[in-house]
Amino acid sequence: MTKFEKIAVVGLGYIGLPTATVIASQGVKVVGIDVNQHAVDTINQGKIHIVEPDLAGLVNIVVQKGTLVARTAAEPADAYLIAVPTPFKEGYKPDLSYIEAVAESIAPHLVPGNLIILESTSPVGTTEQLAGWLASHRPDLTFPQQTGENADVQLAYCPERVLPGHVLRELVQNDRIIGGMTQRAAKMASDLYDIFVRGECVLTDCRTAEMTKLTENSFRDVNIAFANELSLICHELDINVWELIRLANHHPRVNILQPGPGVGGHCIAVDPWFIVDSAPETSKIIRTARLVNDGKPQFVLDRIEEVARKFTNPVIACLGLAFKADIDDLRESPAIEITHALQAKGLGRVLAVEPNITELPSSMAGKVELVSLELALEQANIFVILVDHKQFLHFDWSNVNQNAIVDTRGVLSRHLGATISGSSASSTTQATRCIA
Ligand code: SAJ
Repeated sequence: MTKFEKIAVVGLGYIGLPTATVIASQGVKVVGIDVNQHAVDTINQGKIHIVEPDLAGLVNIVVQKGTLVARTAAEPADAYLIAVPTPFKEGYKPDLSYIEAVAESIAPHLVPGNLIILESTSPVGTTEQLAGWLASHRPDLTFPQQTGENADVQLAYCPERVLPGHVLRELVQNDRIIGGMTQRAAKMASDLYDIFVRGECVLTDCRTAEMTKLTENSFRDVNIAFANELSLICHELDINVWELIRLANHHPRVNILQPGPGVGGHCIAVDPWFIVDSAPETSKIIRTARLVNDGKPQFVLDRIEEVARKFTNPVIACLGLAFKADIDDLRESPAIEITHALQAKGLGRVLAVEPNITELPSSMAGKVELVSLELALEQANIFVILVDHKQFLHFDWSNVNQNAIVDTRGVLSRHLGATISGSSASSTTQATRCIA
């Protein structure tokens, strides 16, 4: 039986809403708090304002049962779980203003015995900073930086680590890293996650937990940068990078990731900068990886321009706008960046095929045409594969002019890899011609 009768989840976005819902599904009373009136109203109707498989059904159930309610103002609770955005501002400096605003909104409701957990991806030291803001609002209460284990209010940092598209499963199954400002805080937070986490809860201090999250995403960014740099080198040396990686990965201790048009999403392209900002002189590889990945869209644009020059009336179909395969999330998508830039260059008509959306983002409306794959195949003479959506992976590209395809995701090579499976060198040469 949990000691938490009521939990407040502050920030009802891609992480907060699924977390609030999963806790509520365990029969614990949850109040979700968000400044966005539309999000609050939608949730209270048992619906959702974001896209995540299976989430809508579960929200509907917990709202009907009355275990989840959404509010625009903070209210008293036993524990507060904070999942608000931490973007960066100019100069790649972390913007902690959303966390500061949460401190101000929950401070009046705090009572001795409360637990506050920060889940937002944050630079090292943010949990302590949050405790400082709370203490300044509530001089009548004690906080861990003042009285340690005996503090009235305890704080912990526990990063979310779920993969968009698999959030409900990963929320329950993933291991959690729980960093307490004190040991008592870590233990209290671990009790809270016991409500719904089936993975292991590993306890540490809050600074290490903050750095763990940044390290995980930087690890991925650096490894993607390695693959992206290989793709540039292979272009110079006329080698098919996907075949190269497939071969190198036969080594038992080599596992190279996939090159692409750049790194998108809300996390991997942002989090490494938090490390660079905290240790600018030392974070050499992490900074360089960011620059390599951010440079990839321009490389792709140059390849498209080379192909377009061969056509008198280029009609360019951009295949995929999402930041990765089989999702509808366009946030920080390199495919969007490339499609925008292509249109702005005025090389020719630009079509977009994105099977996971029904309308283009407003910035593209009237400039780019959203069409089906079939229509694009009829009307375009240049095809730029920007996302490896299943619709493009399963399509037979062999009847399309191979010299008019810019394949940034290795879709053609994956096809060939499956069909030649370790034989025919001539097929391999064919793949070399049509990659970015
Ligand atoms: N990408 C490549 N090549 C690859 C793998 C990915 O170019 O081999 C690109 C994708 O196309 C995409 C970007 O990287 O544009 C990021 O995609 P992703 O699937 O690697 O990661 P996200 O941003 O969806 O989620 C990551 C996850 N972190 C790690 O895998 C270490 C997730 O577990 C985190 O919870 C999430 O960031 C987050 O919220 O921080």
